[in-house]
Amino acid sequence: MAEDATVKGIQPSAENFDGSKLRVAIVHARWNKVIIDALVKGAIDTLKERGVQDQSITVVEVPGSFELPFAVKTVIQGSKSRASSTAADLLGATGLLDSNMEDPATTSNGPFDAVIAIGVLIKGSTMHFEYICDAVSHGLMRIQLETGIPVIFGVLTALTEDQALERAGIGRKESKGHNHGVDWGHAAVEMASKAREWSTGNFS
Ligand code: DLZ
Repeated sequence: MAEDATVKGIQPSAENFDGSKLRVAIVHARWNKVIIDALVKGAIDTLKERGVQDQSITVVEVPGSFELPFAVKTVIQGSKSRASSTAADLLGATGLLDSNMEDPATTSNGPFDAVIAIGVLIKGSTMHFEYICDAVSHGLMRIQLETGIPVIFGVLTALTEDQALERAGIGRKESKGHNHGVDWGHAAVEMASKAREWSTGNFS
C-alpha cells in the first residue's frame, strides 16, 4: 500500500448507477438547521447528478431526529399504498396496462426506492444524546428490514458542534470538511438500484 494511501472512508463503486428511474424521499429533522440544510443540499445535488429527476425527489421534515423513524416508515407505507391504488386505477380504466403507458413504478406516483433520513445530534450535558442516537439508529435499521426499502442513515452523532459542521462541509477552519450528504445521495442511488435488481432475482 502506498504510504499516503487513504484507508478510512468509502471506496466509490466501480458501477455507474443510473438514478433516472428512481424515486427517493429525504426525511430530515429541523434541529441544528444550518447543518441540516447543508446536508440536505449535498444529498439533493448528488441525487440530481446521478440522474434522479426533480419530480422524483420528495423532501419532508420533522421536528427532531427522534421523529425520523416514525416519519420514514409512514412515508414508505404511504408511497406504497398510493402506488398500488394508482396502478389499480390505471388497470380499471384500460383493462390492462399497454406499452405506451408510463410504468407507475417510475413516475412521481411510484413507491419510493430509497429514503435518506437526515438528522444532526450533538451531545449535550445529559444522557439525552445517547438515548436518541440509540433509538433512532435501531429504529431506522428496523424499518428498512421490515419494509424492504433501503433507508440511508444520514444521522450525524457528533460530540461537538465543530464535528457536525465539518461533516456537513461547512467547518469553521480553513478546511471546511466533507459534506456527508453527498455520500448519502450516492448510497441512496446505489442501494435503490441494487434493491430493484436483487428483488427480481437478478444478481449480475
Ligand atoms: C430534545 C432534543 C435535543 C436535546 N437535542 C437534539 C439534537 O441534538 N438533535 C435532534 O435532532 N433533536 C434533538 N432533540 C429533539 C428530539 O429529537 C425530539 O424532537 C424531541 O424530543 C420531541 O420528540
